Amino acid sequence: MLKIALQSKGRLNEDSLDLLKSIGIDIDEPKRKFLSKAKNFNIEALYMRDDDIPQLVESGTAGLGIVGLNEVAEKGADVEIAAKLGFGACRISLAIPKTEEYTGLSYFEGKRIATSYPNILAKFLKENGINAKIEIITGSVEISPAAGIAEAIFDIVSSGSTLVSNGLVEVERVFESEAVLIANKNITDEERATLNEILFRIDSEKLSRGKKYLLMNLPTSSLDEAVKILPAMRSPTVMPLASEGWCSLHSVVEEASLWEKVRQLKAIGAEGILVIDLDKIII
Ligand code: PRT
Ligand code: ZN
Repeated sequence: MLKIALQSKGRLNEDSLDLLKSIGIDIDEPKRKFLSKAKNFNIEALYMRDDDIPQLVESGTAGLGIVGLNEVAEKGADVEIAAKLGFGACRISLAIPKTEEYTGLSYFEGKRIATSYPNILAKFLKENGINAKIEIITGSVEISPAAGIAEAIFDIVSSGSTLVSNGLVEVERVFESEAVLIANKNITDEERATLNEILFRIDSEKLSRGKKYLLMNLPTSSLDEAVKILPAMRSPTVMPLASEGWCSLHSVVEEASLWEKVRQLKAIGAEGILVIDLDKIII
């Protein structure tokens, strides 16, 4: 049975399971099990540390995996990046003590840089012709400058608050990452069909993210204006109402612009506006 390697605990575990659940693949949480079969889909979860997932997928022990793109790049794993998943967003950046004056990349010439991502860093330094010493640290990289281990760090940044609380400032964003679905390059045709089904469902789930379904009654005379306010997927759905001169309008809107659209629609006479959660958009 096709296995999907998931992080057993840590930042990506919950979002990975939630994503699978939202596309109809219900898998038990890891707890003490390292293998768990989906209840309603022909797939089995293999719970591992995230560091091990790229190689497990490259070797085919697991046909699929969900892991940060940063881990795939660091391990240099030869796998297919089947989908970007839109969670676990972060970057790997160079940071220096805020008391230092940053003079551009040449600042790092001859300096020591502490990191858990030596391969991505070495590639970046080489591409930019910088000679620096890489100090490999596996945890709490951010304390390295204060501890006298290095003059700079190359580490994951998300909100930036860890840097601030350690008196550091981000000076170069080197690698942008998010969680990705990876696949072994030699999966069987049957496994490929399962992967395609998963990708199809993920696309539908992604399309519906941050969107709401809007329903309202509208004077037919305002229809042209409403269509301009609501540039829906193709065109909004319009249905006549029993009362003369009125119609029912249905459309999908971005949640971010919902209240602005509602204000504009009310201004052209919309009434009885319903805002409904949208689960999936299948096109
Ligand atoms: O136990 P296991 O080996 O499986 O987990 P782990 O401890 O190695 O990794 P984990 O769970 O911390 O992170 C898993 C993945 O989440 C990473 O490989 C990234 O792809 C992604 N991710 C997203 C992050 C962050 N955001 C993040 N903020 N990984 C780590 N951090 C850490 C970072 O190391 C730094 O210490 O958070 C701190 C910075 O955060 P801010 O918000 O203060 O900038
Ligand atoms: Zn890890």
